[in-house]
Amino acid sequence: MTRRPFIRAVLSLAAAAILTGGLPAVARAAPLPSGPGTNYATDDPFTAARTRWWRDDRFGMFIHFGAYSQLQGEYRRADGTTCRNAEWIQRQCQIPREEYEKLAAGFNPSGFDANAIARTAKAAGQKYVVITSKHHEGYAMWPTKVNQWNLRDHSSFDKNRDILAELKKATAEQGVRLGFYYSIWDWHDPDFPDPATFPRYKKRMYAQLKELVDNYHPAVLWFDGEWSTDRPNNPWTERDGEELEAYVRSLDPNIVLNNRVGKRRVVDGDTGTPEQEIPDQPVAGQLWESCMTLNGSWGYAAWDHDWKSSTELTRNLVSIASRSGNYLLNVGPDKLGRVPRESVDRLRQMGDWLRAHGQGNAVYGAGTPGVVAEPGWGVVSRKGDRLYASVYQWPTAGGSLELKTLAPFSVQSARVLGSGQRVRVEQGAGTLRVTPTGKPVNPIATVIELKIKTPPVTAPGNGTGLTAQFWPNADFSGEPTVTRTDPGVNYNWKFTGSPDPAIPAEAFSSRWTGNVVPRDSGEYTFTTVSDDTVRLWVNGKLVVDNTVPHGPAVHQGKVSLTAGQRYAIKLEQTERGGEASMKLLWSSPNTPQQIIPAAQLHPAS
Ligand code: FHN
Repeated sequence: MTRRPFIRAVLSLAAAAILTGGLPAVARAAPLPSGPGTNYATDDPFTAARTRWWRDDRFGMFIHFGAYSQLQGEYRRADGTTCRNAEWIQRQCQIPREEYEKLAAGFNPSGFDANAIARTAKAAGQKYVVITSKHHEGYAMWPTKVNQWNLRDHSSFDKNRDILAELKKATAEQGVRLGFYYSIWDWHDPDFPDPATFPRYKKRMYAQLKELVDNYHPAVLWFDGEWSTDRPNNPWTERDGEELEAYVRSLDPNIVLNNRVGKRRVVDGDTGTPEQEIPDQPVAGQLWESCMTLNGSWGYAAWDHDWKSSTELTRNLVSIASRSGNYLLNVGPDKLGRVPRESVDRLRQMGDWLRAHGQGNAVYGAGTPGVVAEPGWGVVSRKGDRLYASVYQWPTAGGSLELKTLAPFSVQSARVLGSGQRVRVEQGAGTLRVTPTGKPVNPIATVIELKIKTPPVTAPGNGTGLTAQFWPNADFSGEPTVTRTDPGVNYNWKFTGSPDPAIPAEAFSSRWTGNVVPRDSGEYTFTTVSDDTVRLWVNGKLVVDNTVPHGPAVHQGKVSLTAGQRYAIKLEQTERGGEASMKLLWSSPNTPQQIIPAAQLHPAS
């Protein structure tokens, strides 16, 4: 380990010591990586064992709970006027700091029942829970030693209770994982807004994150509040994100991180975070999770009765799963810590649908079908050799459901989950017609399971990777300083890293050459995640071409390939300054999105 990471690790320990009145427990943190040769991409989130549970579980509970909950969405001013908001109420209603602190001092969520919340998540079929440990208000929901602005030291709550510890125990008993939301943007810490004092805030933030990881072992850290804004100014930068991601990974390399650890980009963290929306197709380059509210508010708002129906919510979940995404659905407990009945009821109805007739197979462990296009009458997800057609609009008697096929396969059997009715299947050129002969099983979505057979894999792959060459300049001039075999192209060098210790972090160029051998035949989508420039040739065809220096960006191109055949591949990237990254992924009708594995790559002869 070079000296720099060691020094930094000692400094972070010392910083934590100063802020916590004593050296914290021996840091489990490995040294923070940095400098030439550092690759911040620790694995491929699409296939890593680390993210397997997250990719399979598909459905989580979000909980927004903080001092703001005390107001239940409405602030009555001294002049008698009222102002409405939920978790942003302090800022949007311009509540003076001293008054807000006085309100928080009365916060007493005595009705917070971790077991009830865990049971609600279980009944909903939610496999993980992410609760706000600290929202923008800066108020910590655990007995942090970093400051007094927290539920233990600044409330009317029982001083012997720790709701995060209670929730950790209760979720574990239900077999549900627990994660924490943590807002970078902090309205309360006086050192936050000024870039000159911001480092002091960061040290406190790091110390709090170490408390959360050491004391509660979260499966997820869901960062937020990373965007540039005012009231107060938010100095957070991409470099801060680089450091924070490395720090969290040093505390616990298994934690799943969202992209708001940085600046909400495809190169930040493990998962993209579309909010209050559902992408209309699978997202390229990064895992993704849609977070949404059950009504219109994240925090509790007594006046917000705009509850979504369980039909809409369940269809959201199934549609998201059919595009290989996760659904993080929010509850906002009231000032006593109770989850609204309207939330509990809808979540249970979702769980009832998931548990009925094995319909949950259309969600858990399922993803994009690959071999058929998304229809207009519902969605299709795939789990192994099963397609799950979740039908929202059931055909009229005798009517059929049409599917456009994208690759060859045969249907071995078809059945309606929860019904013994016959299902006719007719395959045509590029089409599949499915004709049920009975009524739908339920009004939310009736699922037709198709057992399919795809052409056998004829080329399991015995490759070792691609020939990689790197130059300490941005124009491939002269002989490469480094030539080696790379098992794949999965690099996130960010600001301080580079392909090799011999290659400087600024101004370098990279080239990978060799052959790619597809496991099965079909139209492959090649996806690059690059910074600053990228060109990709497959079988002599320029598939991706963007030599205009850019920040982290996704580019795609399609090529039809035949299983077992060798296709020449060449990939070029240059770094002109700032951040750098280069990932090469692919997907096909029978290959979900992944970093192209070494087994399918052969070095240039
Ligand atoms: O400002 C927050 C908001 O209060 C809420 O926490 C959502 C949930 O993802 N995130 C931010 C808005 O993007």
